[in-house]
Amino acid sequence: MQKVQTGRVIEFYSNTCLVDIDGLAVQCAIFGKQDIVVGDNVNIEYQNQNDPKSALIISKQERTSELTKRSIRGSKVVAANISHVGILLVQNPTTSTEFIDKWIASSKASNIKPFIINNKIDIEMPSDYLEKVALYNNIDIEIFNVSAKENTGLKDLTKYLENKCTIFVGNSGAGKSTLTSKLTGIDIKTKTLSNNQGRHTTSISSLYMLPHNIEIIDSPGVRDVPIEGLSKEEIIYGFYEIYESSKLCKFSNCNHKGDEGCNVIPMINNGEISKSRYNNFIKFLEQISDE
Ligand SMILES: Nc1nc2c(ncn2[C@@H]2O[C@H](COP(=O)(O)OP(=O)(O)O)[C@@H](O)[C@H]2O)c(=O)[nH]1
Ligand SMILES: [Mg+2]
Ligand SMILES: [Zn+2]
Repeated sequence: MQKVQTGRVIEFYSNTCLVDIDGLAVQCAIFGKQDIVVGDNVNIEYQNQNDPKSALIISKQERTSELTKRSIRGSKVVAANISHVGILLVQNPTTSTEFIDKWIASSKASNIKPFIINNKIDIEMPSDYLEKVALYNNIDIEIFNVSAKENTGLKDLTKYLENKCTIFVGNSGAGKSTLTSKLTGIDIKTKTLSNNQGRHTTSISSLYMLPHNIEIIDSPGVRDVPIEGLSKEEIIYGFYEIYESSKLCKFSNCNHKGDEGCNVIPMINNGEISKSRYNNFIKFLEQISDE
């Protein structure tokens, strides 16, 4: 075998990684102190050319994107080189628009494209829920209507996932495991149990490589995403309909909260911009300015 190879980290443990090298999963140790996460492209060296167990991660390649997770101790990168985030929108347990808007803004700021998966469409949708779905149908974001449980709409979604590396996010109970199991053909819940040598293993992230260059990252720990740390520009970029509208405000430093000549406020009043999106926009701006 070649002494130096490159691979993709598909699972990460405390000091070793499972790395996909040309379709083969190889257990690798990590050289020195390096920040390696699932999704990283790494350079591997075999210490002993005849021993596959001697693989060592020497370095990682530059990341195209980083997904960070918020915790009490601060934020931490949990996955690298993700191209898309699939945000699960469900009626039960309720997905808040704040959750969705936060993910839209933060993933765009991280060079990751967000899209929405309206899951559990097999359950009757009340009108207030349909209004929420319509809200995102009206802005420039891809939306897929599926039932992970009943296999509805999964064909279109699978087609979309080709040549992408995607992570699904949603509240506990939204259907991430069910969806990932259906798409990968691997029972995520059983997998967690059979791996379960301790409580922490349930929070292990995995990258699944499927045919047609579909990559799915399952990261059980990712629920909330930090908005703090984003700039004012990055936040408005997550609300592109507001961003577009703001170009016609009379003053470039308009606060969009009642300043003279604001173009955003009239568009909210006539219904062209959603009140819910606007409220979250203002809320996020206030959250970052509290720092
Ligand atoms: N009716 C319905 N239930 C679903 C659907 N997808 C998932 N569920 C159910 O929702 C619950 C939570 O699903 P799970 O995949 O564990 O959610 P997770 O916490 O996001 O991983 C389970 O009881 C699933 O059977 C769906 O499309 N329709
Ligand atoms: Mg789950
Ligand atoms: Zn304005």
